[in-house]
Amino acid sequence: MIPRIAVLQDLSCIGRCSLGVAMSVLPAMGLEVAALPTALLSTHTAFEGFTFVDLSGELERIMAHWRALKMKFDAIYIGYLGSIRLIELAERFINLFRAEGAHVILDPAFGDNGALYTGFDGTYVARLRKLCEHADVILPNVTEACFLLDLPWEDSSACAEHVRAEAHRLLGEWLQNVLITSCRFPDDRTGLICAGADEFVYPHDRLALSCPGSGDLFASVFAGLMTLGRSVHEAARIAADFTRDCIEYSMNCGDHRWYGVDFEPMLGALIRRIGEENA
Ligand code: PXL
Repeated sequence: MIPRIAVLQDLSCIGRCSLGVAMSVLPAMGLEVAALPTALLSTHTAFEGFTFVDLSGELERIMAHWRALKMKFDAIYIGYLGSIRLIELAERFINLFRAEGAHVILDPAFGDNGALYTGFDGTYVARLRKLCEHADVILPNVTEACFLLDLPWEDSSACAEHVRAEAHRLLGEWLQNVLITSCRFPDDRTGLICAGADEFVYPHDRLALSCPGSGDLFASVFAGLMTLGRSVHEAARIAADFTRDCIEYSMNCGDHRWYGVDFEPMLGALIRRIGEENA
């Protein structure tokens, strides 16, 4: 049986993020995707003049239909939502559609580099913190982890260490792991810190390019691997290596400030790696 994963996040037509990335990566990894767009944007929000339509009304109708069909999902991956109402609906979605034993993977997706994305405020963060309690693993970058934990952000390894020491405060009955991305390490390295049931760090060299959407690429690959039964540690390692390789590839491909990571030519390598490790 092909595992079925529900993905709730925005569809941004330009900028290689969110649902656009998930719908390319997850089927390539052998998963069936039930895509639920939470909002429709002309581009992601770092572009000037983007359009935004909140689809929460339609989401309610879709959920009512799926409920009538008695749908359950083998995994649920939630990314960028965009409004408090959408956070509430995502919470309801988990309660209605989580199959027994299904992973719920949440990427809070509300900020980076010490700041919130356009359109978000403290109320949004506080509500999202409550949604985190319903996931079994969350994937904040270090900025989002600071906001969730009420810690000051700084682009330093000391800040990442502070977040690591405090991250257990987010854990609970459901939430087993806080996997923090974009952490600084000493000697100009960057990478992952996982706090919770699976404690580990995974540093790698720091690349000169920082692309929007790289967190979404990491999250999609990670969610796919978790759904396929990999451990948090294995899934994190493979997703981090793949994202790093795609960013390195993108460095030779022109202006990437807002257009996301050039991951498409790298999908074959990802599938081969997953296949080799299964062999
Ligand atoms: O990559 C995160 C993301 C997702 N969706 C939208 C965004 C962003 C980051 O800016 O604007 C709409």
